[in-house]
Amino acid sequence: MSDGPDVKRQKTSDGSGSSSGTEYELIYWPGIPGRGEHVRLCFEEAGASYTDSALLDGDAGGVKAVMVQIDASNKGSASSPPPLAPPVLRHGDLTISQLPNILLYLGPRLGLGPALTGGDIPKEIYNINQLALTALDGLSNEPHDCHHPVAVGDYYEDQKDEAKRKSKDYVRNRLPKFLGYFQRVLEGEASGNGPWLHGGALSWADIVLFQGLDGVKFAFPKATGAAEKSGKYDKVFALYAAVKERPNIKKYLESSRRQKYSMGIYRYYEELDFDLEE
Ligand SMILES: N[C@@H](CCC(=O)N[C@@H](CS)C(=O)NCC(=O)O)C(=O)O
Repeated sequence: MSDGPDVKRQKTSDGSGSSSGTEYELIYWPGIPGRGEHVRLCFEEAGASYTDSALLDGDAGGVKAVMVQIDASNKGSASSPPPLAPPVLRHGDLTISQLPNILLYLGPRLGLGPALTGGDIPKEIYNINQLALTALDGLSNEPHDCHHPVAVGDYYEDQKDEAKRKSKDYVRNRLPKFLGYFQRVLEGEASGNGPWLHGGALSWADIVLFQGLDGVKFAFPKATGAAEKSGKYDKVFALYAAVKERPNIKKYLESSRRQKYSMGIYRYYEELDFDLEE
């Protein structure tokens, strides 16, 4: 798959980006990988030049950069409505939010999906988007709800009983369903000859599946360990390993720019770390 026209292959090693007007700008909370991480991994894989507000000081960085975007007084611009929540991507005069929407915009432009060559949008874009959305449902949104099943604004400690019930169901029913689904996708003809999800080429859906599974491995080590050992999802874990070994991604994962899991989407609570079976 070829690079889109606005990919710049000189990556800034400190994450500060270059001064070009078409530089990608990610605005996301500092201190957690969160939903911003999928976007970072796409940039890193492509070697694109980008800024990451989580790593910037002053008004352009930290919590402040996010607050400006989501402030109740922000009504957007002449061309872009305001975002409700991060991640937010700025690119030229475009400002967009909603992670899957950001990935859909970036994928073809970063060479992580079929290139947009004018005319119709290539059909594979919708196939790849389907896979990315499914991975986000099962390996990002549902894991988040495991520790916050009742009220997003309440403390985990105030919904612990429900969190246990939710996590047990997630680990025993939902996680195997999603892993099984991706195994089927990888066994299917449309995936190509491996190890990628669609069309025999790395796409943003593979990166989303990697990051989702990485987070779930952190939050539920018992169940994911047993799932890997079972051999039932060997192609899913092979894809995970293949993304992790991509040279740019490997370098990024080893760098200090890769933030640690803590109190974001993926949290480790011993009492929620159920095994696949009793
Ligand atoms: N569906 C949105 C969810 C965005 C979201 O929940 N963002 C979190 C951070 S990962 C947030 O700050 N939410 C604040 C809120 O929902 O009030 C997406 O995929 O981007």
